[in-house]
Formats: sequence, structure tokens, C-alpha cells
Amino acid sequence: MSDERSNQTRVGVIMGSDSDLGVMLDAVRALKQLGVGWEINALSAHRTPHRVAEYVEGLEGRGVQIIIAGAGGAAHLPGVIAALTPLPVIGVPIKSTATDGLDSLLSIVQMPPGVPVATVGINAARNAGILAAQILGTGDPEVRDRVRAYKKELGTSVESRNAKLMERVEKEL
Ligand code: RP5
Repeated sequence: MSDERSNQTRVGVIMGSDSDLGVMLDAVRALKQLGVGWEINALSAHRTPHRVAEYVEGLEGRGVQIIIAGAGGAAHLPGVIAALTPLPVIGVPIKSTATDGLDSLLSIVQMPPGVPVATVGINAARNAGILAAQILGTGDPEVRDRVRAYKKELGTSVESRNAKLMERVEKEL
């Protein structure tokens, strides 16, 4: 698998705070596994709004094609980014302490008509990375083949666990 660091950066991973990093690393792990070039930043829609706008406005010129944005609580970062760019935005609701992430989920998913954010599950940053690779795969057969191989592995692992299921049941009875 090619080293994604030597690749052109195609996915911008961004989060509202460095406290989101533990979750957002799963997106980077997926991109790395699928050989997609990435970059990562922590910038806040509320605390650094002008920096967010400046960052987003520079993305297209640098060849970035998709943004994965994670935020928690009043999670406006993915929506603000979607308002500023025609590039697709995948939102990752970070599990907050106050409401277990329901506030983050609803803040990200309930966008007004015309400004969609493709929202994954609470803390589901890995799925965001996979979805970004799948979107890129529509125009890049190499990435698509890596996603295909990954999905095949997923199926193989389910088959092998299924084969051991009866053994486990018998131990329990
Ligand atoms: C959000 O507020 C961030 O995305 C983070 O999930 C949450 C808390 O941020 P910190 O106070 O930890 O910086 O904007």
C-alpha cells in the first residue's frame, strides 16, 4: 500500500478542539489504511471563526477534495465549513459529557436545505475516513480497489467468527 504521506493531501481532517483528537485519530487511521493523503488541524468555529474561514478558503487551491470535521456540544464547525465551500463535508459528532453526544449529533445533522453535511454516528470517525475514501474512489480506481479489498476483509472476518460461534455457544451451555 502506498504511503499516504507521500500522496497529495486529498482529505482535510479538522476538529473543534485538540480535546477531540482521540476520536478523530480513527479517521486518520482509516485514511492511512486506504492510502489517502490527509492533513489535520484543530480550529474552532466559535473561538477562531476567522481562521476557520481562511483555512477553508485555501482548501481547493491546494487540491483538497473532502473535509472531515468533528465537533462536540454546540457542534457548528462542520456546518460552518459546509457554508463556506462547495467541497463535500463529512461531520463527526463527538460524544459530549452533557448529553452523551446527542447535542453534537443534532447540531451537525440538522442542516438547512442547500447546505448538507454527511453525518456519521457519534464518535464514528473511522466511518468518516472510510466514507471519504469511498467518495474519492468514484473517480480514482486505485482508492476504490483498496476500499473493495477492505470490505472483503470485513466479510472474511465475519465468516471466520461465524464459524467459531457454535464452539462458543457450546462452552456457555
Ligand atoms: C467543541 O467543544 C469541541 O469540538 C469540543 O468537542 C468541545 C470542547 O472543547 P474544549 O473545551 O475541550 O476545547 O467546540
